[in-house]
Amino acid sequence: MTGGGVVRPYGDTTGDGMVQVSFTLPVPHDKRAEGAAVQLANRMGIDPALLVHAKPIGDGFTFFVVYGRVNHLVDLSAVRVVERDFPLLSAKEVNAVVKRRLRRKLSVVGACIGTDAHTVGIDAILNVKGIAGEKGLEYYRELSVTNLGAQVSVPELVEAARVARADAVLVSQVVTQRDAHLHNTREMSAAFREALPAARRPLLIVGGPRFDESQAAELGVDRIFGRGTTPGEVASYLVHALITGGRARVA
Ligand code: B12
Repeated sequence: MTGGGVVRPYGDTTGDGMVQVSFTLPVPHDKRAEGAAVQLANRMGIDPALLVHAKPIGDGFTFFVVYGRVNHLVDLSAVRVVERDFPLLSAKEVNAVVKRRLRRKLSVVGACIGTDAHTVGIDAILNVKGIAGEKGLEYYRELSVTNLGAQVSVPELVEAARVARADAVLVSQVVTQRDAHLHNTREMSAAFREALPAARRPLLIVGGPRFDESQAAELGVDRIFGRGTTPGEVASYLVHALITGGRARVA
């Protein structure tokens, strides 16, 4: 890192600008395909570009890894990220706040919507077994968790949230092909807006490894959680957003 918080990638020596990228081209593997990969890398600003790996993958496709130098700089002072703006609570603290302030269980409904069958992420957040040494939300005595599992349609989710009187709806989207995660999230948030008046609408949370956490408002949800989220962060956020935060939604 240089003064002023400006950095360049590191490969062999500090600030040498070396990066590695991988991609697939829809061409059979031959010399011309390798030249095409180098040309693409050059156009991406990688110069010189060294082809370090090329492998045919199926009929008419080749996978490449290219290593080379970029001249771009990153100004760390201009980086914008969504910082955690709520305190991290232990399970005991979460239970205590819910019990004292809500005086009933906080109801959470979770699902993978659309055609998405990747349940490992939502299970990590909801199931007792949890992730990264933390127990999931089912472990919290004062939370009532309904996990609907995979491939749940938006109308099914809205109905289940209504039946469970959900305070929060937690949706997982892992597949991003053709922006499915964005379309499904917009469809889900629109359906809740249509089905329920603002005062009765649950907190809407989506999560998955390829979301941009700054897109919450644009997608019509209250919060987005990305890679490496732990159940404790989610439970703490629920307490903050629904009970203790500036804009408490539950009396
Ligand atoms: C396991 C797996 C599967 C399993 C899923 C089993 C299951 N029950 O979940 C099976 C084999 C079924 C599968 C199928 C497919 N898969 Co798959 N799969 C994976 C794999 C290897 C791991 C995903 C995983 O479990 N991660 C571990 C969990 C813990 O991490 P996570 O999901 O990111 O969750 C964390 C956070 O994101 C966050 N989080 C996630 N959701 C939520 C929700 C909320 C509310 C909150 C708060 C937080 C949160 O918290 C979690 C814990 O930290 C990934 C590749 C990879 N290495 O990631 C591919 C991957 C996701 N699969 C992929 C694909 C393409 C498919 C298929 C389409 C393949 C095919 N052609 O059939 C099918 C689709 C099936 C379907 N209908 O959805 C692609 C997706 C590419 C893309 N751009 O969309 C990936 C990235 C592989 C790849 N590199 O191509 N897959």
